[in-house]
Amino acid sequence: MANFRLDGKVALVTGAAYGIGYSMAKALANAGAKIVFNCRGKEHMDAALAQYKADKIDAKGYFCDVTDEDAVIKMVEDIKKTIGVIDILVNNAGIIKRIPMTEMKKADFEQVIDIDLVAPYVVSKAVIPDMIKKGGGKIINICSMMSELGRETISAYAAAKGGLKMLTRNIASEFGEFNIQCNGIGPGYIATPQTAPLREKQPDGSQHPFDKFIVAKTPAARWGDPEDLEGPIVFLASNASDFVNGHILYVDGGILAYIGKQPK
Ligand code: NAP
Ligand code: GCO
Repeated sequence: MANFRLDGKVALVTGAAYGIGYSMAKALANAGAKIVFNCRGKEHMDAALAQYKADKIDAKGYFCDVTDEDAVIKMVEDIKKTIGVIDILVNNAGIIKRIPMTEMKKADFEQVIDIDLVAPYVVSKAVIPDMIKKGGGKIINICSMMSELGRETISAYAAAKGGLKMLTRNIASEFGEFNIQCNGIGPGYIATPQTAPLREKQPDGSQHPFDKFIVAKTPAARWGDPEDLEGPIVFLASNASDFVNGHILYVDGGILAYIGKQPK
């Protein structure tokens, strides 16, 4: 029988101070994993530690910018010394910048690529050697439905998430023989701080046009909640998915399968 428990496992969830990362970390903790997370800001860290405590989760937080390779290596080494080798890595930390491509500064484009694509490579490179020594591990990269589709103003983000899909497949290919499974989760439109600007009420109190658009494009006729990702992350972090490798699991309410409701 497939085993969905994570007792005795150490899970690093990057950027798990709030949003999707927090929900996935909570799910992994409830399945038995010891949680470690990182973020950049003290305010976010303090709030996150208070929330983990309120949720009765003994999580350890690190101040670490995932784009700083030296800081990432130091964090991974400290986790190994104080808690244990990382068994499960969730590359979740990410940003988006919504700027028309011809108006986007090169530095803005590069920052999105650095956090959303280069950083998952940096963190994965830091954890894989000890996963190999330990006999295996799980890496889950948080991709996006924009790993498959584009839209106006998010050229850097779509390029990064498309690249992350292929990085996922390449890690799966290069390290599968060491019993490391690398898969992706591709959330659809999820209600978090990252998408708050797309859902905020209009000045006249009416629904944001993009909010209406997404609900019409989604068979489930709703935005996703971070909690919708809890089952998928436990599955991909557990032995239940030991023969799943290089797969992107889309958790999108069906949006990628659907042409969209005809406007009335
Ligand atoms: P969010 O609410 O903006 O949270 C992002 C998290 O990442 C925060 O904890 C943030 O903390 C951290 N972070 C950002 N840059 C970082 C850096 N350089 N180093 C360390 N931590 C960093 O985003 P979300 O909606 O939860 O999204 C989480 C992941 O899911 C992202 O990869 C996103 O692209 C992806 N995703 C989101 C959606 C959606 O609809 N929301 C859909 C598909 C995919 P600090 O700012 O304090 O560092
Ligand atoms: C946007 C949204 C999306 C979501 C998500 C969809 O501006 O279109 O932010 O990119 O964040 O990635 O899967």
